[in-house]
Amino acid sequence: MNFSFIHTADWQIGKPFRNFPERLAGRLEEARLDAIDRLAEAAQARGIRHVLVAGDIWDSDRLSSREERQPLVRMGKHADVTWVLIPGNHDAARAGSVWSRLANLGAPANVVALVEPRPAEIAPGVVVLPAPLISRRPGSDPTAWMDHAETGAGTRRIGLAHGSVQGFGSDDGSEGIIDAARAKRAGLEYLALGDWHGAIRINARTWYSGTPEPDRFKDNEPGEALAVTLGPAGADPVVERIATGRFAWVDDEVDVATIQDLDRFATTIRRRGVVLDRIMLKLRLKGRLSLVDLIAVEAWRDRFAAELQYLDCDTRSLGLVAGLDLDVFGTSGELRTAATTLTALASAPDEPRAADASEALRQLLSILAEVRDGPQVPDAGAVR
Ligand SMILES: [Mn+2]
Repeated sequence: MNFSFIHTADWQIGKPFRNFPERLAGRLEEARLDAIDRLAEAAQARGIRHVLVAGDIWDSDRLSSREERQPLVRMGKHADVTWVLIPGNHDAARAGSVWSRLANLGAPANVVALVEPRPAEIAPGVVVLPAPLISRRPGSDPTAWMDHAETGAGTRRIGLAHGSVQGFGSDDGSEGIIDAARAKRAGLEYLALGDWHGAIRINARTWYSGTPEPDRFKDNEPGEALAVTLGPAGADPVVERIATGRFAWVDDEVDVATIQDLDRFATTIRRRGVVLDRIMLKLRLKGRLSLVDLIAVEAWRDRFAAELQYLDCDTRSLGLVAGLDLDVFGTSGELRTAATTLTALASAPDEPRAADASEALRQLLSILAEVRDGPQVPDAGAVR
């Protein structure tokens, strides 16, 4: 008989998002909690009764009681689903950790915390072999014990672990310790991994699910969960990728020659099929522009920022094309002299101060534009 479950990890409830405005940080935190509802919905839609969470349920061991309880309350809401949890490096099961207080925190009956490395039957004939972390940096492969774990004949064995696989990156840059061949070695039909925040297949029976709700600008396909079906004995599992993320975090760089390049870029963002106010965009602009276009960049940025959930637009690598018409700064006087000097610096090849000069010029221009109540440079108004 087939057995299906949802594989997820890296919720990191309570992650503070300190680098963002407070209101946005609140939304991002809320989205991570709501991901629990979306995981339950994904399970219910497929008739699945079990969700395996491969570690890092909580972000740290210094959370408020509310933050500790919130995911428990959410999981409890979905009583038809059994949630099977292990501690990861962020929420390692150290003395006094959240794991030792689950009963006091009111953990619901449908939450199963596996804090000891021993087989746990989660359904008739289906056993989870957990590799709970008891410290932030385990010194040895926490899945090693699975090779010798005794389970009854014909039992389906599913590994649940957290950490980096040998030869594959981790979220903190440390050396991988989990044997990539563990599933084969230990007779696991599937090894559900957490720690890498994106969904990735290591081999037919070993996957990272990634985080269900993206939490950083990293292009590693976050925002998913996996629906895994174990089929006939000897067959590889069938893994379905399910989109669960609310916010899409996009990190991009654009070479800008004219302002139209930015409009084209905005069009590609609009065509991603994600509502604009669910997009978090980190953008770097590069290139040399005319004076008119350089001013227009600022207006473009402000308009686009209002449509997106978040825009971090780095313009430090934007410069001016050589041979500008500097009459916007007047035909003589101190402003004109400063602009002339800055322009020369900004457009000189191999000038180490070129970027600073461009930025200074850009700021000078935007101040000028503000003083004049909007850019009065010829054609600037026509640039949309
Ligand atoms: Mn981790």
